[in-house]
Amino acid sequence: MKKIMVTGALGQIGSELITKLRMEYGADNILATDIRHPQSEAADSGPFALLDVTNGEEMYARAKDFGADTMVHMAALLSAKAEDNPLLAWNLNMGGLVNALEVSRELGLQFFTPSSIGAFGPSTPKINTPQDTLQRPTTMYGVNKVAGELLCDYYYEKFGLDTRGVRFPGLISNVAKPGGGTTDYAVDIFYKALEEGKYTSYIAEGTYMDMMYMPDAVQAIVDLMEADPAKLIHRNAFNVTAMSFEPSQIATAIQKQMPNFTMSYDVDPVRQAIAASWPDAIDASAAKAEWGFTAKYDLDKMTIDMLEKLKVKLAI
Ligand code: AKB
Repeated sequence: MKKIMVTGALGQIGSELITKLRMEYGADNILATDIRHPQSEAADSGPFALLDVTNGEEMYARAKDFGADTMVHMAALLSAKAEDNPLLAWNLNMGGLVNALEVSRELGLQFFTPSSIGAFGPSTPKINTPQDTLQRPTTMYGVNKVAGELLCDYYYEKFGLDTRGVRFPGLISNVAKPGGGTTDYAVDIFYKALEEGKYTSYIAEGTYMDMMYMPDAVQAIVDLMEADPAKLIHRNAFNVTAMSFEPSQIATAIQKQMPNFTMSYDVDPVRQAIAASWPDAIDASAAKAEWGFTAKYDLDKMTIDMLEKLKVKLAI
């Protein structure tokens, strides 16, 4: 039976991952940790501990006391926030990752951390972006992600640590809102559609990015962690994606369910520049071949589910 410690457990991914892991492995076997402790299902449905991931000693003590055999390291600053405060991003994203890798090495834990489409840059092939390709990101977040991918490979090669990871696209969820990402518009749009019937996009029309619905993302984490190591050629930073769209396409998908919904544009130059530097559509064939990655939700199916769930959550 696995004993999994999750950092950043109350963030956008963590909030749904904790629920999924507690269903799969038992509530008492999943330790949720975060730097804050608001009331939430993830915090209240099983063991929880406060943890600042930049404090390696505290992280070690939490993992050892819990008897963890697996570390899922999610705590990180997202792309737009990282551009606002690059040094904070470096310290948190790299400092937290090094601590999590060191604790895992010392205690012999299996290890997962996500990379991102942010690990690519303007010189990366934009369409059908290969698994192995040019990575020269122009954002601090991207620099952190490329360094993180390489560091995870290094810990596997050098110390034999069982590191695994995916490059997530923008993730869309009805549980916790993302904070400070470039792809957040694809979540905000659903809230505004239901609350106000309209949305102003900060991403320009025609800007394509890969996306995935959160149930597919958390399933991908479980599937990769459970995958036969003998079949993994890449281990870390697998491209995964479920759909690629630009703002007017998600607006059209919402209009199919809410014909009066309207969208306008007020482009934010910072987040637009980040989005424009990322691929339009990545190739996930290595993840499919090496550990059977699949995604159940396309844009229309996700839109129907998001609107249904958010109507209940927002009592609309
Ligand atoms: C962001 O927009 O920063 C994240 C990501 C794609 O990594 N959602």
